[in-house]
Amino acid sequence: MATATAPDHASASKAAKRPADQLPDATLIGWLKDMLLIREFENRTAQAYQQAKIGGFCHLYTGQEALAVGTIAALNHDDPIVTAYRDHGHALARGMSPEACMAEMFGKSTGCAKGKGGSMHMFDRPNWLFGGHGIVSAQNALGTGLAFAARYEWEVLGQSVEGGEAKKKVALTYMGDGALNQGVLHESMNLAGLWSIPVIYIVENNGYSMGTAIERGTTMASDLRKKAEAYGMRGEIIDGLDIVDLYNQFKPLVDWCRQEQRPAFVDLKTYRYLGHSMSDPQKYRTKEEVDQYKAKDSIDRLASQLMDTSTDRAKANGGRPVLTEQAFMDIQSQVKAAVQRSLEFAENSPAPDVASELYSDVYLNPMKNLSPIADYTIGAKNPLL
Ligand SMILES: Cc1ncc(C[n+]2csc(CCOP(=O)(O)OP(=O)(O)O)c2C)c(N)n1
Ligand SMILES: [Mg+2]
Repeated sequence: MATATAPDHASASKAAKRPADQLPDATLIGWLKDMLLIREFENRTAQAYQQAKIGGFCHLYTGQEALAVGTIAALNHDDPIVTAYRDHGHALARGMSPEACMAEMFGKSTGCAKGKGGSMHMFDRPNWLFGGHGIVSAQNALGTGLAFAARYEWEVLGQSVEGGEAKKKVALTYMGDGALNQGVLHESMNLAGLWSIPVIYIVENNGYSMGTAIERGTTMASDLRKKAEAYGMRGEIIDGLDIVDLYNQFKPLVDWCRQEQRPAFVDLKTYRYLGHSMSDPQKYRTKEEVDQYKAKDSIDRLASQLMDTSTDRAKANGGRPVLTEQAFMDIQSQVKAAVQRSLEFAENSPAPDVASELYSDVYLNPMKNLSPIADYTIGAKNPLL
């Protein structure tokens, strides 16, 4: 995926006031491509689920794409992130291959977690994604711990535990609005405020926790920053549907948290187009409401911004749009092909070898006699016992 590098046209850098203005055209096109990839990936995931090729719970990210892509764009590659179960978008935005992501959902051995995790448990250590987590809000304690560990390396150890230099890092912990009222978030935020832990709590505020509208389940829903204030941390409200605006507000916050090694909290407004999971009759909202959000679609919005010839960016390009119609269609074809390849890869990959995989990767240091049962239910002997 595209990352932020030096500007590629001089006039943009001269006039630059907003962080996104300083990015090269290729980075913005990369965002569009990543968002299209997620959208297509989710559409094909829904089909595969209906064909019973994917089992278990499955929650799609359709509508929320700008949030994962825009926030991850503001990070360094080695800043850790952790999220909830609606996690395919984060995995792809972080750079996981669509093949590893799709194969994971198909329960195949080539998946990112060897097919043992499924849709809710995308994990990618090389890309600093520490999971998809199914227990609402549980990831917030882990995200806080990841940030604590990074600060400890930088401040106390003076080096990374994996070798190499310690850096000032920021960890992101994403959650749905339904996670706001779980005790673990408040314990985590209290500690982060007290110990100055460089973690950003991002509420992916799509307005609903399953069928419960945020106003029905959460106090101060109209200004969640008050929750941050209670824990002595900076709080922001950001529109998550316009990726450029999102980046312009979020990047300075990340830079500040990294520099000051302080925590923050963001109410990031977004919307999911589809049901909570694959089975949701959606009686709690109207079709008109969904259509209102679709009219503000973040992918359409970025595509038309990039095709507009009257923007400063286009003017700096001598009046040429950053993206032509043909280039846009080419990107769409590339994305379709990439997702198709991931489906074929998942389909053709082998299932895990149950006897050898059932106990692997469960404990870091397995201890003899830890398991209460000596035998697997299928009859294979536990090698540890
Ligand atoms: C501790 C806990 N309680 C309940 C559930 C069941 N559950 C799964 S998803 C969900 C709704 C969460 O909504 P939200 O946090 O807004 O995330 P979204 O689905 O909107 O992304 C609930 C209650 C759970 N997984 N964990
Ligand atoms: Mg929600």
